[in-house]
Amino acid sequence: MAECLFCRIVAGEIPAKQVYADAHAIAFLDLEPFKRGHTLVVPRVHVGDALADADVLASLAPAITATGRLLTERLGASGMNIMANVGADAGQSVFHLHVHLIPRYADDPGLA
Ligand code: DGP
Repeated sequence: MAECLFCRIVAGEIPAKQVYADAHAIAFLDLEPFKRGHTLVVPRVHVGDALADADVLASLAPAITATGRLLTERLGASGMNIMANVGADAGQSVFHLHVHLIPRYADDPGLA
C-alpha cells in the first residue's frame, strides 16, 4: 500500500469526490475548500511538487483546462485561482504534486 496520501486517492484506497479523470491525472474536491468547488488536479504518477518533473507537470494541462471549464460551467464561477504550493515554506502540506483550482464568484472576498 502506498504511503503517500494522494497516491492512495489515485489508487482508490481513500475516497475522494472525483470531478474529472484522464490517463494522466485525476481531479477531486479539496477536503478543506477555500471556496465552493475548490478542486485539486493530481498526476497519477508520484512526483513531489510542481518543480520536480516538467513532463509530469505538462501532462496535467488537459486536466486543468477541462476541470476548470467544468467547474466554471457547473458552479457559475466568474473567475478562478489556479496555483500550486511548492515546499513547506510556501504552504505545501501534501508532497505529491497537486494544482489547486479555486473557483471565484462575484463579490466573494479576496484570497488575502
Ligand atoms: P497544499 O497545502 O498546497 O499541500 O494543499 C493540500 C490540500 O489537500 C489542502 O487544501 C487540503 C487537501 N487535503 C488534505 N488531505 C486531503 C484528503 O484526504 N482528501 C482531500 N480530498 N483533500 C485533502
